[in-house]
Amino acid sequence: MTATAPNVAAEHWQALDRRHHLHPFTDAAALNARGSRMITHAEGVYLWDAEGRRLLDAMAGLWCVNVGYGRRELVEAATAQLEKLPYYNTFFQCSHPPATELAALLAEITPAGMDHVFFTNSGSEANDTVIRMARHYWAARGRPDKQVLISRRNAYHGSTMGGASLGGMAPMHAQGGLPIAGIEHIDEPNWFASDRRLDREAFGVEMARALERRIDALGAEHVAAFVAEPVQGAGGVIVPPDSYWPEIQRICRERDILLVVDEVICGFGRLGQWFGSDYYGLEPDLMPIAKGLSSGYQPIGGVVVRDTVADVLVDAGGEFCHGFTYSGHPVACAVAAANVRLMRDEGLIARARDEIAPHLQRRWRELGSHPLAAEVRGVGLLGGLELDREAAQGTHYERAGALGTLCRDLAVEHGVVMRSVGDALVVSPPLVITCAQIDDLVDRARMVLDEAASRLTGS
Ligand code: PXG
Repeated sequence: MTATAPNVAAEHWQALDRRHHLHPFTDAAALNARGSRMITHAEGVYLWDAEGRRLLDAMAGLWCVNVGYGRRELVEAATAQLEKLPYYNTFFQCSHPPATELAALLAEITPAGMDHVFFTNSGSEANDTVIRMARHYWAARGRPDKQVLISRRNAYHGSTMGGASLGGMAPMHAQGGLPIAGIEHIDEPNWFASDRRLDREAFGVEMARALERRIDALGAEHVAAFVAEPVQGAGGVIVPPDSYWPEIQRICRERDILLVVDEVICGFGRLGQWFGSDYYGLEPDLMPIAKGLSSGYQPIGGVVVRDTVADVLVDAGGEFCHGFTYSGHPVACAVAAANVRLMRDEGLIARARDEIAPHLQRRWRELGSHPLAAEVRGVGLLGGLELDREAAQGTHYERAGALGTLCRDLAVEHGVVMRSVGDALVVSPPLVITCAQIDDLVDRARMVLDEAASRLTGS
């Protein structure tokens, strides 16, 4: 291949990146041997890399660019706010219009009775805030022994010490001495990964009852909260059986445990409703949010707080000794508010629910008939495809995760970015994707599976 101008640029960036940049969740030696894919610009649902290749971004960045790339409204909101007030804090009896306006706007779209928000810069910080806020809430109610938070194996709640502890990812716990004290994990409602002796719905009830049993073993007087994603995202798009959430809600209510619904991925339209809690009919006490809050245009997160909880914090909590320099950052808040208004005014949520999600679910599920597919799943604008590891037995790809990695890499060669989680392929496209673009996405995914299948027979 002749060294065209874009490739020279790619190599230049890769060399600098290799020399100076340590990446998150990355085996640095493996990356350095290969070189980073440099993404240079984006528009709509497409990315371009430094080699000039166009990629359909079926992951919306990292599950976050819900309104798609290149939205002028968000650029203008950032620019205007940078000119007016680029920074001020929200400590020490101060606020500023962007933080206050965003808090009020969120109260309009969050579930009824959840009219307060605490701002953070990320989903991880939101979950760290949950740990401290839930414990502080119970202490303020005169019950300082209610300290334990229960979450689930194979959950993802972030990468800070608290977030990673709440998460249930064994490789993360193995690094850095996690989990921190007072966090307990129960099994996830992952029917496919179970022994499948129970049918899906009976399994859902059984997994919810695992929470009940754990609370009773610990004593409800020691348990502060249960924390879970409506649908596990980074865990592989694990959609719980329909029986699961109603049972969880009942158990938390009956035992006086705060229900924390982590909306970092499912919030802001991902399931075709504003929040995953709306989709499943949940009444959370706390909701960590991030990602789609600003569609990734600015780093911002928060914890949405039920009024009954906020009332206790306000009336009996005294000073909550917690916060970040950039809690409620004015530029991030201005962009998030513009993003929420844009979703509302363009009817993106209703469009996702009525048109895009049904089309994605119909087309994505067609992949379930491919010989390499073991289970196909999804809801809203989330799709997962469990690859059949049996098909890789006796080949170079029999190691756990190898088939997923192969398909993920082939996807890029076929012009589409998907994520692999173990041996599952997952997608989470921008809400603005069209039906024709979904068709293109599924056609490319099928080509990837065909090519992977021929690699298996050839190896
Ligand atoms: N909760 C959930 C449910 C998440 O998915 C976080 C909290 C943490 O958010 P921050 O903003 O601190 O990253 C997340 C983040 C992946 C991947 O590879 C997923 C996330 C982050 C990075 C990578 O799927 N989710």
